[in-house]
Amino acid sequence: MNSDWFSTPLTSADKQVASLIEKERARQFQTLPMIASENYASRAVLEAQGSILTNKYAEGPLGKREYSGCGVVDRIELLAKERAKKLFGAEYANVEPYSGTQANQIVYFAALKPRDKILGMHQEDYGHLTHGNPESFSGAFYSSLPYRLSPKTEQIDFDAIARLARRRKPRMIIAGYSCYPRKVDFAKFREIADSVGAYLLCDIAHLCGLIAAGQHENPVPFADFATTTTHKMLRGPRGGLILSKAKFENAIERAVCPGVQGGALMHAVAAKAVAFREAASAQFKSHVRRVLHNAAVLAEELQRLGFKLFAGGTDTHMVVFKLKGSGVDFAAAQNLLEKAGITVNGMPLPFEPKGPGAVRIGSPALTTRGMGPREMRQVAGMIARVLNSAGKPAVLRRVKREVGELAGLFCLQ
Ligand code: DSN
Repeated sequence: MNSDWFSTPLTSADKQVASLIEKERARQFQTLPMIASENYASRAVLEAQGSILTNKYAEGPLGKREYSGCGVVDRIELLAKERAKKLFGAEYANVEPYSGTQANQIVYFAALKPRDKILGMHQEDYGHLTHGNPESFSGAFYSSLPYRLSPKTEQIDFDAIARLARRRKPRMIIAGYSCYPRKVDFAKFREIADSVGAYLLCDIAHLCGLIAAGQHENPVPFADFATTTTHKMLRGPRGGLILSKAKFENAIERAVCPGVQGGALMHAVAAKAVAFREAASAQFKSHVRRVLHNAAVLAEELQRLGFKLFAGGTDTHMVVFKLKGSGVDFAAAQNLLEKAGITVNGMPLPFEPKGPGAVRIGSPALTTRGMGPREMRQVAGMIARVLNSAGKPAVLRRVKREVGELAGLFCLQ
């Protein structure tokens, strides 16, 4: 075997890919990422994910692999599982899902039969694709019974969910959202699930960092299943995690493989182990408190600048502000902000599909960069100037310059 091939660094072996990675690194640090689901993974997480563990096949559950030579990777997976269980107080953890979508798919495959009824948030109210959206496997293979937010408060309407559950008797109720800035009363979901004999799946992809840091009620001890991604506020590798009661261990392991996936991505599993260790630290807890404070400051400042907040405000890392009166719709807002160096999600509002919509932002990535309340006020001001600029190139250029200056002060390097 040619040892040059094995040991040549990427910058020499493939200049095109190396240079694109370098461009993306520059973009990530020269702009302000405010997509609520994005964050920065540490060097330790990146090293584990970029390690030689990618070479190893480890198909089948831990301890019962189909492949030999799994001694070391088994120890890594055990570490990741034990750390996840401890972090979230879970009886059982499966660290193999390739993504949050696959974590949900695995839970459905383990607990449901095709056409079983699942009750999840309506897609127009920002229900996740995997919670019964007709265009995803979850709506195609299971009978989706969507529930809606209260049109008045834009918050979860527990009475309506309880009524729907009593009438339609779902097999599983799903709580957890991609664009809901308020706390979620998971205990109330448990009561509703118990009242109709349904499983409760809590999808904590957005809230997992708050939960790990003790800043949000932890549903893991009383949910049948909880699923999450590991790359959002947890700052791990892109991937998924399932937490459940011990009694579901066998069903979940069969659903992982051969059910839904093949060999575990052991490099990602190792990186998850590193991220779980980081998330158990006192530093992470104080980081999450800063994330929450920064989101509250963003919300307050955007309101002061004239924007109305979806769901009446935020209790989390996420702020969703409405564009009514700003002269731009959600697609134009996302586009203009990107031109100015601020990445966000623009989206239509529930109950107003033809209205200008809203923008979802989050504080996690900027907080990781070290920014605090002062910078949040500055960023809210820049967002308002862009959205009120009617797309004037001079305003966009000026804000972009300010974004670059601010980004340069907080570049983690
Ligand atoms: N894509 C995730 C988010 O942005 O919230 C949800 O899957």
